[in-house]
Amino acid sequence: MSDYEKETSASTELAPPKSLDDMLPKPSRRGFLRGSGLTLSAAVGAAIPFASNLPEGFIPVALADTDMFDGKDGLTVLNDRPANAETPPHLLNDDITPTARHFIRNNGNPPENMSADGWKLTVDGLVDTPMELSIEDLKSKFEVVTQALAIECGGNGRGFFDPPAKGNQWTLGAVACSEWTGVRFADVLKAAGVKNNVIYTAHVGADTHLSGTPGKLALSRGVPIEKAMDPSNLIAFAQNGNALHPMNGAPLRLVIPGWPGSCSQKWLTRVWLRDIVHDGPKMTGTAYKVPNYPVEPGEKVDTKDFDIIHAMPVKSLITSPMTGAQTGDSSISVHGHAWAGDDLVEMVEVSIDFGATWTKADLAAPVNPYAWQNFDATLDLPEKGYYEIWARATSDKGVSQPHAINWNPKGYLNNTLHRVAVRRV
Ligand SMILES: Nc1nc2c(c(=O)[nH]1)N[C@H]1C(S)=C(S)[C@@H](COP(=O)(O)O)O[C@H]1N2
Ligand SMILES: [Mo]
Repeated sequence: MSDYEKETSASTELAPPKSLDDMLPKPSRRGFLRGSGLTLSAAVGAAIPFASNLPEGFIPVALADTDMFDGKDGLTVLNDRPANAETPPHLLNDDITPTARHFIRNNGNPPENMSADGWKLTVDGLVDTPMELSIEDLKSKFEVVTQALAIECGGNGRGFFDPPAKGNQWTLGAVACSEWTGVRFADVLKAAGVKNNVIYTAHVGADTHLSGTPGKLALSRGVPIEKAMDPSNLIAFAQNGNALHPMNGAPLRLVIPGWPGSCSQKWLTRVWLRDIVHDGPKMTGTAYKVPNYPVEPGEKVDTKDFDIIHAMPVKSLITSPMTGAQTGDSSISVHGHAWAGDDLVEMVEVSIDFGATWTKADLAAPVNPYAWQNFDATLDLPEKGYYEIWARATSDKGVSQPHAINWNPKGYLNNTLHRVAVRRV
């Protein structure tokens, strides 16, 4: 057993749902549905001729956990238990991602209680002064700041892996750049007094493991203390000027931009400072890790040869035009965003001729560190026909996006160039 498991008596095994009933949404979460067939019809939007045969406690599959996606707009649902949904690129066209279009990535069951009243954040472990802070305490004791911060899931792009990698088949849209309001993670850590022997943080949230086993966590990750101390990291209680969306971690979450989204613990209840690399669920084995040497697609890699992912790689996304667009014009305007983990994007180039020639896009500086950078370009479409717009970002370290996937067994860090199909008619 790892130290983590000893401390929490939690196991990291992922148990499959026990029965069909177990896979259906829990009636308690949608109490209004318990009741007459008429209420069910209203919810389904149609008469239910066999309503009287529906076993007690069963909910029509058509309604499966749709409440999780309330307040979200146009997301592609990959899974509803746990809830996972990504945003089609053309719906990410805004420079600041509206909450309705911020993707959802859950590893377990969201907490039942997401009320800000009475929410407590514990900061403990190797600190001088362990603290228990309410959201009001955070607001009154620390400077409140607002920043646009990009979050990308480590598995974004996994759906393009060949041979495939297990896990959510994200395509392009497990990325967003909302405006987050909160206090600096570093300020809170400094107030607690980080002891000299601390090397890693450990983050705990109030969501529960899919198995429903009490005390068992779905995900608990951490970062090296040097990364934790970056002044851009926030303990956030607001997203785009409002309370956090329930599926984006209400009422309190970490935002650790530049690194895999999994470092940004949602429903945050505890930050624990440790003198070993944190070994919570999804920190061990091969989770959020890549081989530390180049591998062939499909190659088997020994678990000991995997390293924990740190910064995310340089990447760009074309958000306008949307793929499949048609135009009667002889030129087309291109808009998108680019980001580069802990680095800056120095250049974005676009191509209309399958990469034979490249044109430099106008690239804006980030509105603040770790916001994605917007780019614009205009490309000529010399005659009628099919074209592809390609985009390629280069970081200030001189690293560019590759054409081919840097394949790895778990399907992480796909930053190949984005291609959008357009037709001049
Ligand atoms: N408590 C908790 N925090 C979590 C997760 C989770 O399952 N539970 N998923 C992580 C992962 S893998 C990602 S990519 C981001 C996604 O944030 P979002 O759902 O707000 O887009 O949340 C991270 N924080
Ligand atoms: Mo993720």
